[in-house]
Amino acid sequence: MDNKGDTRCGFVALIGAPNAGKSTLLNALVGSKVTIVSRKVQTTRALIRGITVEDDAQLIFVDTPGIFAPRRRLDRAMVTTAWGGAHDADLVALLIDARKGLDEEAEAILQRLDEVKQPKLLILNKIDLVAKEALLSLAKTANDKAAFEATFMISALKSEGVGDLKRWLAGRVPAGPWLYPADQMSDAPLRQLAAEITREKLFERLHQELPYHSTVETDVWKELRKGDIRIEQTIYVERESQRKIVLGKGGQTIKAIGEAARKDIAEIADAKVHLFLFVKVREGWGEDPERYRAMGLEFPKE
Ligand SMILES: Nc1nc2c(ncn2[C@@H]2O[C@H](COP(=O)(O)OP(=O)(O)OP(=O)(O)O)[C@@H](O)[C@H]2O)c(=O)[nH]1
Ligand SMILES: [Mg+2]
Repeated sequence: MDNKGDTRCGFVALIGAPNAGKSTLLNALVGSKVTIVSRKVQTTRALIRGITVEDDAQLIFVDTPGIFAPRRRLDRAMVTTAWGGAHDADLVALLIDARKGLDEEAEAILQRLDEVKQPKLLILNKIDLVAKEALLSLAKTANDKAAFEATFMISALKSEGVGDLKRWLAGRVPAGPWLYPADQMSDAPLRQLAAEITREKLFERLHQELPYHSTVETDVWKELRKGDIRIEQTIYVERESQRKIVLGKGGQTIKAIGEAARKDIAEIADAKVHLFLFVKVREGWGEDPERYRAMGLEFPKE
């Protein structure tokens, strides 16, 4: 490891409203898919770390669930987890979707940001969709409402401004030894990322509320001779009617989900993957502590 001498290392939490682009940014920062992304809100459910090295600094980014007004138990667990991620980091980056600007959700987060004592930075994301003048006025308004050390304007999707952000953070995180090997990009086991990838495909292919009523777990991860990997996963839904939709006519939907997931997992695992998906009805899995443990979430008492 080439981290002798004056190294730096720090945790940077990415927080923001659902859909602001936190996970897209994490993947862009790390240069690899370590967390899942979708057009739908509330995709990320737990804290996901992505690790990268810039100059002498190791930057450990923490992707968090979007912060919104929670209703269900799962929502509460996600939002509590997001704020917890912020409180445990060395630096906190607030992402705002520049096209949405300071809507109700962004305002609510800004109001609570005072409680976070760590140095904060503002990231206006999705600048590819917004005129420059609007960006400048948004930056000013947001800076009037909270104390940010710096403001960045980026497009996580197009990787614009991401290099500048990384270089600034490399100079800003505390001095200290690196916590991970230089080439490590994630601290999550592949079997967990594999479950997340399948969940991403559910988010892509299922409509309306259904993705929010489902969760995915990897039950079996077995390396076969020749280096192939056999993976068995369970998709939990809450009702038989939902199971039918996930399966689709003649099993079409589950087949498409499995095919898309298998491709992505094979790329990440760098091996041939045999993926077997099972869909199970587990009424009230959203109230089952075991499912929260599998997701890496604390089970909220109420
Ligand atoms: N045009 C544009 N779209 C973006 C940009 N960054 C992210 N997106 C899109 O915004 C959507 C949400 O992105 P995510 O990265 O999943 O957002 P998130 O903040 O992690 O969302 P949650 O996990 O639900 O909190 C996806 O469709 C992304 O492709 C950007 O810079 N420009
Ligand atoms: Mg996300």
